[in-house]
Amino acid sequence: MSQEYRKMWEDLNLDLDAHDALLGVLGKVYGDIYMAQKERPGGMDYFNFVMTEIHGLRIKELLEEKKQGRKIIGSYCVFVPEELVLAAGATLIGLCSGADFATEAVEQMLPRNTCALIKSSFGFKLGKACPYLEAADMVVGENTCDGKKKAYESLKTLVNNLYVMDLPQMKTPQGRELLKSEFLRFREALETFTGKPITPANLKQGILTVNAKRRALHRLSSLRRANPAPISGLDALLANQVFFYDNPARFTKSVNALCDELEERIREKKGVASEKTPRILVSGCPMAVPNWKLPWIVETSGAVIVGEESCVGERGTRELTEESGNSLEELMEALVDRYFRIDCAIFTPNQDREDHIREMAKAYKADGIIHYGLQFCQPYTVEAIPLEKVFEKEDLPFLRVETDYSMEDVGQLKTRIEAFVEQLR
Ligand code: BJ8
Repeated sequence: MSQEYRKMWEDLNLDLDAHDALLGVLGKVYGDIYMAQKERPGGMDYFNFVMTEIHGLRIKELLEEKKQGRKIIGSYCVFVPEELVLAAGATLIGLCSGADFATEAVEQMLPRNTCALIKSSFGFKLGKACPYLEAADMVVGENTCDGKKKAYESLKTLVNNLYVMDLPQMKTPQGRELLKSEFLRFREALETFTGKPITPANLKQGILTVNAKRRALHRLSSLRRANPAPISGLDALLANQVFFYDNPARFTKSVNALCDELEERIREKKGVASEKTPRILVSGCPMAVPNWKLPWIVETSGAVIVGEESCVGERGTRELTEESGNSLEELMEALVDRYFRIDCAIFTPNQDREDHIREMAKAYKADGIIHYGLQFCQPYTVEAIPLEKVFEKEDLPFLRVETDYSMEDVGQLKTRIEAFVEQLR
């Protein structure tokens, strides 16, 4: 890494030794998991580049934006509307939370039996290892699961400007009203914070920009319906992960370029695995960078992943925001409609999610579903049990996995997944 970056990280008050260690591990894991794959599309070179520059070039760009007066907003959830952030002349960055870090310090603030995702968000702050978090001018939390809701009370003591958004738990008219009032409150907070009024024109532009990113990912998803699969689940997951922190226009262009190449592959019947390879739909908790454990195990166990029913995947991006409105009110209503359709397991009841898993399994011709639950995540692990029963009745093989970010259970998981894949052949 160049001296310029070291100076940048120092200025962001990172713990340079801890950060060096983190980048070392990240580079090794990425090399072992990603670069070892065969038949990768050339378009993944861009994403390799993004990963090598994950704490370098992109941070430099964000700091340049800050110099120009643009605010950086960090978020932990797909309920935070990027459209509003862009309309207010700011940039939204997903704060990844995909690796264990500073665990001892974290467990002084949170119970041990907290999900790995929440612990990770604290670990990166306490260990001073995330330049995105340190570059953020405002961090937005949300009242989703109980773990996050209560953890934000403690996170408030660690970050300078934490804004917490309340969220509904039921898809009722009252639930929609709550979401709408929270989006209006967030709009006002952004306007005050950035000093830039949100107008119909800039909100419409924000909607068009974010929809374009989502459309590019829709295109990528639809190409994964092909058999043989033109791209691995690991690579598709990486594109979904990069969605959260890349420059929106560049991301859209890069995913579309990758899709052009995949179309060509499909014409040539070229794939990353043979046509007989069992096809898996992964469903459940989000997988943030650098959480590649489960897809890596699945794809080194003789299967290929063809879809992710996850917030880092189709749950997060499948819905577009209606673009036709012209007044601020119409565009705000469109935003509320769009976000109210997200079928996160914090909602009760949550029939939409079951329907969506079924729809995806059919569309991507999945032979089986692996439900990925993070240990101690109540919403997803509880929801997984009835889902398993429903899909077993429908003769769709379903494997329920509960894990965390450690590598201790890799052997055990691999044995279970290999047996599951064998059953699908
Ligand atoms: S919209 S899935 S990104 S809340 S894994 S922290 S649920 S205990 S991440 Fe999520 Fe928004 Fe929902 Fe999506 Fe809690 Fe479970 Fe941990 Fe979780």
